[in-house]
Amino acid sequence: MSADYFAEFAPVRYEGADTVNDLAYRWYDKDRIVLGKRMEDHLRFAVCMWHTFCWPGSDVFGAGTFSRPWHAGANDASAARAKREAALAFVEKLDVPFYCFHDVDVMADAEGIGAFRKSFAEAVDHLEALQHQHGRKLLWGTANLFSHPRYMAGAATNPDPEVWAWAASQVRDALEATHRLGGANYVLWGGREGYDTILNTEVGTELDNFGRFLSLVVDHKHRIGFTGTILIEPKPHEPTKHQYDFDTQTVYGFLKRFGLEDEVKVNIEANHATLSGHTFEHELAMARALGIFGSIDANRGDHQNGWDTDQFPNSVEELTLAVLELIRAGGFTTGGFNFDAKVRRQSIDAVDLFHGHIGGIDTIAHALITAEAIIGDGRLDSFRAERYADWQGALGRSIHAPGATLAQIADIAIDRDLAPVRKSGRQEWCENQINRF
Ligand code: XLS
Ligand code: CA
Ligand code: CA
Repeated sequence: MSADYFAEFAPVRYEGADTVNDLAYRWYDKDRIVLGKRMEDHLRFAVCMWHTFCWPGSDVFGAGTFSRPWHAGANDASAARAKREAALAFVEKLDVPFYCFHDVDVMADAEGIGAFRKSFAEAVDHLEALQHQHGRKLLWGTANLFSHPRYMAGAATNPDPEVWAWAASQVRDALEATHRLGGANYVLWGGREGYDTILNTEVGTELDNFGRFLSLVVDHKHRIGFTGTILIEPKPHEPTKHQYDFDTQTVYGFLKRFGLEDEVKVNIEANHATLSGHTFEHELAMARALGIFGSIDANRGDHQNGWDTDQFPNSVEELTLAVLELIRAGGFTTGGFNFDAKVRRQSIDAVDLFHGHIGGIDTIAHALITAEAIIGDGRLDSFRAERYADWQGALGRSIHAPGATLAQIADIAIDRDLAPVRKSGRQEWCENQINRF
């Protein structure tokens, strides 16, 4: 098995907007200072293992199309090793700082809990060496609690507590591995935490068990001294019809119920936001408003179909709105932009992986530069601030004064015979401010 799948590719470098080199960055200039910070530190890009190195290019109608060398036979120890080596080499060639994985992405297949743990432990030892060799870091780790048939009815929401306990074993190991590898975050995407029919489902029991799981994960994080962030990744449906972590506001309610709102943040995926009927920037703005913004899975859906296509982002305009929200949220602390995106099934060559990532990285870098210009211009932000300025005035302050009652405020309206003057929301003007840049 070839040890260096990407041997023919030179490291990808910034060459500026006028370059004709397809394998160079036009916008991502990692050392460029934008809004007082290096671009690399703003954007904290990560490559994901699952789409880029594990998925063979299969779909529901057909087999894999990619012919990566590590997919030639069984996913045994040597195939898994080759896959890990290719992944870290690729991340270094792209010259982005981070990668992300599920336990099963990085290890050889293993049935039985003992064999599973041993196989994962071997992978983690190797990853530690590879991170050092390639100078790359882990943005987040996670456990895959949805692919194995045991999880067909969920993991922490499974009717069978034995499945819950199996999931506990996987999450303990994946969390401890993330800690050991210096990971900045640990993600929980509720893969099959939801249901298909209410006829066979006790949602109350499932939510209690789900809350218990999350509470014990947070407890374990503190027991082992992991200082990274625990992230929940909302998604409204797929694979189950009703996923419990529907969107950011739903997740916040769940966290509040279990007293975890200061412990857990959200990992917002663009395509999951649109599947829930929101925009990407809505989910980011909501996470900021609720104080639970954590990290981002960058991708896009398809405007004409309703499933999770996980394409690379390619609209500077859409990403500008997202990056504006990111900046308003104060930027990333432990989070980053993870490319939870895959090349299309007909894009079978190694070079296609470069095209996908370079395009996504440049789109987001360009959006950051655009957002900087919009913020520098200041007119959009001033307009928004002005719209809410009266909340700093006397009436706004009395509404929020401790002890104020509904009746008192109602009496103010009556006594002063208030007749609010309508002011334009200027939506088209706002949209023009984005398009100007
Ligand atoms: C699937 C999710 C998944 C999470 C990690 O839709 O995006 O890939 O990011 O489990
Ligand atoms: Ca994701
Ligand atoms: Ca997705």
